[in-house]
Amino acid sequence: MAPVTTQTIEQTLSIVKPDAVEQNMIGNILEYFEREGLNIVAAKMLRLSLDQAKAFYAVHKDRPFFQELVDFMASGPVLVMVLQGENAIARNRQIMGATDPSKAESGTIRADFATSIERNAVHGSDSPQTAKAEIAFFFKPNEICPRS
Ligand code: IDP
Ligand code: MG
Repeated sequence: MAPVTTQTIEQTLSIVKPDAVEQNMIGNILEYFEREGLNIVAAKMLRLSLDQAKAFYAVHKDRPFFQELVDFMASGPVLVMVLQGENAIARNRQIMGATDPSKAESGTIRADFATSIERNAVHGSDSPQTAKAEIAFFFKPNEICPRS
């Protein structure tokens, strides 16, 4: 019998972080998603307040880098997006590369654009549960334009 391959269309949250926005790398970074077949189905630019940054990264509140991370994320504008595609959550993480750019595979966004483990250019949801919660953190359902 032929193997069954399951392909799930997913949505995931992506953020171009303040370091990459400041360096005018938005266009370069979005190209990585689009050339891999992830569709941008929602996008907005905003500047996070300290409280929003804290709430978004609440899962890391007990980590030693939490306050620095919050300050960094609120330090300038970010581009928040919903990406859609087959296995979008895991594929986005592959396209991003490892958190620490010195460990990121070549050709990944973080290998190419990150400057440190903190200033690492992009955020991406890490599971279906976090993707759902993170998308809802930034977008109302009618702000998302899914492709069929
Ligand atoms: P991820 O972004 O690859 O999912 P997480 O472990 O969820 O990585 O960490 C969230 C963010 O916190 C990272 O993207 C990075 O900006 C920052 N961060 C993670 N580890 C460190 C660290 O050891 N020092 C400083 N910042 C860190
Ligand atoms: Mg994470």
